Amino acid sequence: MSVVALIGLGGNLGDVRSRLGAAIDALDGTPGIRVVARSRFYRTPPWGNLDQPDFINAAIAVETSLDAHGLLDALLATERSFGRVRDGERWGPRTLDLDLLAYGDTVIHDERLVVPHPRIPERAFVLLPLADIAPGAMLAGQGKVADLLAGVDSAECIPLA
Ligand code: H73
Repeated sequence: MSVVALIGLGGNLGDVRSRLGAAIDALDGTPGIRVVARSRFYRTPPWGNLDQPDFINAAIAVETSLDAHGLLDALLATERSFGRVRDGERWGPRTLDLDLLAYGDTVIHDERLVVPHPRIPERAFVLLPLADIAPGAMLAGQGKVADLLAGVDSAECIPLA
């Protein structure tokens, strides 16, 4: 059985664009994961701690035979292999972040995983790329991606050529 999951990607240290591309290829090469859609790359102003470089953000849809926690493990392994150092600085600069935004229609609330990702509705840097690949997706408890995007200011998020 396979499920379509939505994943957000971001980073703001070093050559983020090529790292995000390589991370997408690595996920596509992971057993049980197939990338079925990818958004454009966006340059986005830092959200949270403003005193750091702009981010690059993107989103992908994958078809997966992994369960949600197995998929999270694959995302964490991919972050690690692309040099993510969790230095504990909340909302500070980062090399690669992978967020499990949605896993089919499943709602999950446990110590390791909250799905749909609870911060989607307030993050233009997530909603704008997500709207490239899944504007009609209904996020449980949040609403439709296109409607959520209409409720945030995404004017400073710029698609890259
Ligand atoms: C977040 C654990 C912690 C997890 C959650 C975290 C990374 C993955 C995004 C940013 C712009 C993990 C950006 C920013 C800031 C600095 C705010 C930005 C940008 C971190 C795991 C647990 C629970 C889930 C789930 C993944 C989950 N966990 N662009 N990024 N500003 N649920 N990024 N659904 N998916 N992990 N992520 N500004 N413009 O969202 O807080 O969370 O070990 O067990 O902080 O990209 S890390």
